[in-house]
Formats: sequence, structure tokens, C-alpha cells
Amino acid sequence: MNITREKVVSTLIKDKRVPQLETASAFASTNIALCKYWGKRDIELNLPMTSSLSVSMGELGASTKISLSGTEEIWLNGEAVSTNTLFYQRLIEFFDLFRPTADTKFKIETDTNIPVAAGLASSACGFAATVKALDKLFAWEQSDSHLSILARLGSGSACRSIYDGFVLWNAGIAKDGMDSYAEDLEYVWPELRVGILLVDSKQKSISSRDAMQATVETCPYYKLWPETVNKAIKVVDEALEQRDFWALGTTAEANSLAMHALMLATTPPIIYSQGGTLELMQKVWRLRAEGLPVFFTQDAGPNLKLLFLQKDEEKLKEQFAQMRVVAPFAKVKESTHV
Ligand code: 2P0
Repeated sequence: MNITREKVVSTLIKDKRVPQLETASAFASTNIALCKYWGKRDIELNLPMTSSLSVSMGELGASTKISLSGTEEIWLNGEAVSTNTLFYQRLIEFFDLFRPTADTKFKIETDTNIPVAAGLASSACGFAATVKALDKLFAWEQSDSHLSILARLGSGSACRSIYDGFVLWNAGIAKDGMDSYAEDLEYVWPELRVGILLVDSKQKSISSRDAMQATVETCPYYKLWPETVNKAIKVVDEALEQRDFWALGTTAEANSLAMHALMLATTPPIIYSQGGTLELMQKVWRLRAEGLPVFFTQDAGPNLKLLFLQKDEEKLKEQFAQMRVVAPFAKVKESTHV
């Protein structure tokens, strides 16, 4: 028999089902995978086929406030979310896992500083912030690994957003997923920069959830993916240890292209890139050929994230006027200067 999300939640939170506060808030950074999660071995529990490795985006993310309320309401960036949207239904189903009684209602207010559904992993920070806020509301006092498991039940990549910095999500092998959670890799690389290049911030045509499932089911090359990711994780881990930016960039870029290649060979094909995406890729390759160490990674959307080092930030801002630059270790850097 398959294990349900309800069963996992009961195992973790036990009898801590009564809210201890009227309201609680938390923030979680969004994260960008350097070695991607693409494909599930269990759809209900969001258990991945492979491990993945990401970097959290510091100040970029979601703040979620949860309050006990007379009516069920979801607010996103100051606007009420309509009950007939997928977003509303997914979040309410997630809250159903924790409701002490059927008539306990929540007001959930999320503010993000990233475009929602633009392939910038907003569900990742949204569910991670939600789980952190629920931990406070119910006084669960769960460990980070357990918060990571709970966040995964909302969205796979959310399990990585529980942590700052570089994060490894171990795929695990257990049927109930109790060994499938993220861990902080504890490497610090203050000079690392991520540049966000928006090509289009509209809602994507196919969700990553549906796209990865279609890939698993129909792409004849999917069987090559586990080995591809596992190798990439080893190389990136080593690159982080050695601060070898070239190895990090080439591996992350190749892994992202490999994921999109799988989608191209899926039936029907899935292409998140737009014309502008390809133009930006070509520009990155041209700059690199001219000696600038800059790489890209692309998620389930047309936008690109550039990877580069602080020393090249000004040169790259000249090349990409609209780029938003994130310093994932800005907070860490500040604290080491105190
Ligand atoms: C990642 N993505 O590793 C990959 C790369 C997009 C491209 O994780 O179904 O929203 O909620 O587990 O986590 C986006 O998929 O999917 C994602 P669900 P999720 O960041």
C-alpha cells in the first residue's frame, strides 16, 4: 500500500495538532538548482528519482504569515487569490494535512519579491516559508531535516529552501521518504553572484510538476538522467570545496542543458525556451569565448540565471542592463565582518 502525506505528517508532528499562537510568520529564500531535480519516484510524497544540489538566493524569497481566522483566505502580494486557481487548491490541500478540526480556518498571506510561476522556483520558497511559519504556530519544534521533509510534501524543491547557502537534497531510498530531505553543505563562497535575466515573467504553459512527469513517462533518454545528475553533483561538490568556479559553471550549465534536452525528446515535446532565451545563451557563450567566466542555468521557464564572480559584476551589468544581481552569501559575509 502506498504511504500517504497524512501518514508522514502524523509520524512527524505526532499529537502537536493544536495551534499555540494566533499568528506566525517566517521567511524562506528561493533556491536555484545547480544540479537539477527532474522526475519523481513517488508523486504523492514528491520523492525524487535523484539527488539535487542548489544554492539559496539570500534576500530573494517569500514571507508567509499564517493566522487563525473565521474564513479561509489566501493572499498573494496583497491580492486575494481566487478559490478556483490551482495555487489556491494546492495550498489549501497542504493546509488540510495540519488542520486540527475541519472547521479550523486559516488566513495565509504570502509576499514574494520574485515573479510567481516564472520558473524562478517561487513554490519552493512559498512552501518552505509556510512550513517554517506552521512550526511556530503549532510550536512543533521540528528539526531542519523534518521541516525539509514537510516542505517537500508541498513541493519537491521546497525541501532545499529550508537552508541558506549550498544545499544537497539526498534522494533517499525509503518508501516513506524519511531519508529524503535536504542538508546544508556548509560551503561559503561570498564572491559568488547569480544574475537573473527575465525573458518573460508570465505564467508558464506547463507546470514543472506535469512536465517532469511527462519526461519520466515518455522520454527515451530519461534512463541516462540519474547517472548524469549523480556525476554532476560529485563534480560540483568538489568544485565548491576547491572554489573552482570554472568547474562549477561548466557543470551547472551542462546539467541544465541536459534537463532541457530530455524535455525536447518528450512526447509531446516541452520547450520552455523562447527566442530571447537562445539569444541570451549565445551572448553568454560569446562573452565566455572572449575570456569572461560566466555561465547560465535555466529552470522550468524561459528565464536564465547567470553564474559569475563579484570581480566581473560591473562588466556583466554593462552587458545585461536589466539583470538583477543576487549575492547568496551577503548575510554570511556581513556577519563575518562584525
Ligand atoms: C529544480 N525544478 O531542481 C528543478 C529544475 C525546475 C527545474 O524543482 O512537483 O516545483 O512541486 O515537486 O519542485 C521545480 O519543480 O516540483 C523544480 P514539485 P517543483 O529546482
